[in-house]
Amino acid sequence: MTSIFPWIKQKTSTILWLDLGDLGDLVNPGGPHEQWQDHGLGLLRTILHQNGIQTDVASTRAVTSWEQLKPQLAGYDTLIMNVRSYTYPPALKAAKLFKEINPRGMVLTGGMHATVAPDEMAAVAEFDRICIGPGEKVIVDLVKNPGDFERVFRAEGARSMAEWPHIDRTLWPKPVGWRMKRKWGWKWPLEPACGWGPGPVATIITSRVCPWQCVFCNENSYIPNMGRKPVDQVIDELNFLDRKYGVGSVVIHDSMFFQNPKWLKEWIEKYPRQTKRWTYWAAGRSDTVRQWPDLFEALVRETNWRTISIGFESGSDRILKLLNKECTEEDNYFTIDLVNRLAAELQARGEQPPVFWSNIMLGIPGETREDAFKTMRMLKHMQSVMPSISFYAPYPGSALGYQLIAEGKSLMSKDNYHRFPDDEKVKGVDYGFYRDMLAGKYDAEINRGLEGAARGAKVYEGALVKA
Ligand code: B12
Ligand code: SF4
Repeated sequence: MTSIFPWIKQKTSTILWLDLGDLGDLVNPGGPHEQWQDHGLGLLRTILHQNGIQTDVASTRAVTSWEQLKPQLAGYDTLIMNVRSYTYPPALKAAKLFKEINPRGMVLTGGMHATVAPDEMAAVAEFDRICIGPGEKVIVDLVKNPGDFERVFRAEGARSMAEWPHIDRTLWPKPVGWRMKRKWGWKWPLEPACGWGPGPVATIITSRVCPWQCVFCNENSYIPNMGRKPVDQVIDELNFLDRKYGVGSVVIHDSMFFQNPKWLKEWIEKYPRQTKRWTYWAAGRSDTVRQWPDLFEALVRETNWRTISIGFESGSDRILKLLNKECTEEDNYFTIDLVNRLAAELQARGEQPPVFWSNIMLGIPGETREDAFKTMRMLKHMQSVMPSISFYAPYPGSALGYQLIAEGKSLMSKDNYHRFPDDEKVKGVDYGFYRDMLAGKYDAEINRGLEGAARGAKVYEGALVKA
């Protein structure tokens, strides 16, 4: 019999994995990006199930209030969560609620926030185990025998992603309600389209490590080196998903797809021949595009790389240096010109042109108005672009984040790590100026020095993203 409360599901285990995100994101989401599924949850639950440990799943995104979540937490011995800095507030709240309902229950945590801010989590009694680092090698033992582990412990990951099993995507949480599924075109367990390519979308990860050291990110200080997933495995997984569910397009969620030329050459060789050559979204950097333009062009032309995410971040050398981005204004313009040219050529041949997903940061401490205008000019130079603009956010884990937190300048706290687009994140930054600029108040200054079509381009209105 179906429950009159659809959010209350049948229990199949005493272990619950709680997927984290804003309340309601799988019920009535503000946009498509809130609906992406969590590969950490998918991978670790797959490993648990393959080792005979059944778990149930609930999601803070699949309810619209904490009251609704409460009955879903009842009666479990163990709660597991993948905690990122931007999901720390719901993780904290869920841990407290779980303990209230199940005082003898265990809360097991890991994930990026546990890795970069373990002390903050250790100060909260409700977190019983806090894993620093990758969990694939420890998750089974941890869930079986949590008592064998220190409260805060370090784990080592696989040497290569080749060791990771394919995720069983049916272990991901489901979107709630037919209206929501129809509106977004969900074909669970694949994901809905978000404007980057047709649905159903298959998200995959081929590499975990980015070797650069941008001060607002520097993932390689906390994500250990790990071999890339072999091309053959990536292709097998995509073909399997296509046979089973029908793939419309692909999103390669790697922080840095455009690295490791040997791997990329094999991708160019095999992806077009051994798959349906779906269009895909993937990320690169402008300095390496300039270093390997032929490789980049071949990827666009032959493998159908159609949404090209570049972390441009800024159009000003001064700021790029401050961010230790190791890319210059010249690198950025080289990449923009190359994509503009490729797009025009492909369009003229009647083929789908590539488009930029352009990551831009504003409100970087030390940024002047002229720096920001240069960034806006750079954005306007892109002929086909989906701008992804955010106010710089000082996340723990990054060098600049730690520095600003230590100096007491961060406005992000455990209650509001997860910020909304126009939230203020750093003391002393003139957010009013940025809001005015995005509303067009400084267009005359920005347009100065721009020619032709670029002058009129209005690419940044409403482009602020959650960060
Ligand atoms: C894909 C991705 C996204 C996607 C999809 C997110 C999603 N739903 O999963 C999108 C594009 C939407 C996204 C958005 C954002 N992201 Co993001 N994203 C990533 C990325 C590149 C990969 C994540 C991933 O799937 N990794 C692979 C899985 C397997 O790893 P994992 O989840 O960490 O799990 C492993 C371990 O952490 C551990 N583990 C996890 N859980 C548990 C539990 C237990 C019990 C144990 C023992 C272990 C364990 O074991 C797992 C296997 O090794 C990472 C960087 C990276 N390379 O990981 C950034 C990253 C997670 N994102 C980050 C940020 C900041 C954001 C944004 C705020 C960026 C922005 N400015 O907009 C937004 C926020 C979105 C939102 N509001 O919801 C930061 C988080 C920093 C932090 N301190 O937490 C990262 C680390 C990137 C960075 N360096 O800035 N992101
Ligand atoms: S911002 Fe991009 S290039 Fe820089 S360290 Fe992070 S993932 Fe690498």
